[in-house]
Amino acid sequence: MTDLFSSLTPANGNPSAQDLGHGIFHIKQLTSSNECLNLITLITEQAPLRQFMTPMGHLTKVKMSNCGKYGWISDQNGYRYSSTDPQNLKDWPKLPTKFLQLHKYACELAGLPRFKPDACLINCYEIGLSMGRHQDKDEVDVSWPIVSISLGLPAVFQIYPTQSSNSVKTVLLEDGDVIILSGASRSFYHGVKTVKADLLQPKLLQRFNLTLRKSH
Ligand code: MD6
Ligand code: FE
Repeated sequence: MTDLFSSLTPANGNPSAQDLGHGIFHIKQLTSSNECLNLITLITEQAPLRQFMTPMGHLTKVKMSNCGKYGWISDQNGYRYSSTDPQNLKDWPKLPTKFLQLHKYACELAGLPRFKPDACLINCYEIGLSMGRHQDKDEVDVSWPIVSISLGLPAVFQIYPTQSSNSVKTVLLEDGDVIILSGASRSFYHGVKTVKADLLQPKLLQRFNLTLRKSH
């Protein structure tokens, strides 16, 4: 590990990026709940996790918040990025240095040019929740990679090269894992299967997902 990352303690002593093709990279255990959950608690004390109203008039099942210059929001008027939290009209909490370091480290391991994300969406899944198949396309320039960090309960992430495609790529995302969608896969549809309880860790009741993006 270089000095730059000396403040990071990968749960896996020697992390490496597995190239899954199409610009998809999986890095196992780059971090851990222990390293990140206290930061998420601080952020969500200022910008509480909430369900967003979708343009279709349904509430999202997954609870969400944001940190960074911009946050992803949804309401009757659509999906977009906002520099303020619509719930309290304040700026979103700062993107913690630790998350920026993890982003930089992940890009380096995947051999991608580094860039500074300006938005971090925080998703919180209770047991039984899933996320439907979607594309991420609300960013001004959708060619910047998305770096996604999973924490807590494991989940099965599914990636589809096209919306109707039945050639699914399935990746198990466990605590501290990172998945990157870059290149062609940046526009692939993807979703999260129903989050299940972990019988070996019955006190673990949630999964968090951080997606670091360059939205502007
Ligand atoms: C999740 N992730 O893992 C949802 N999007 O809970 C995403 O929707 C996602 O992990 C774009 C790139 C990476 C992702
Ligand atoms: Fe997504």
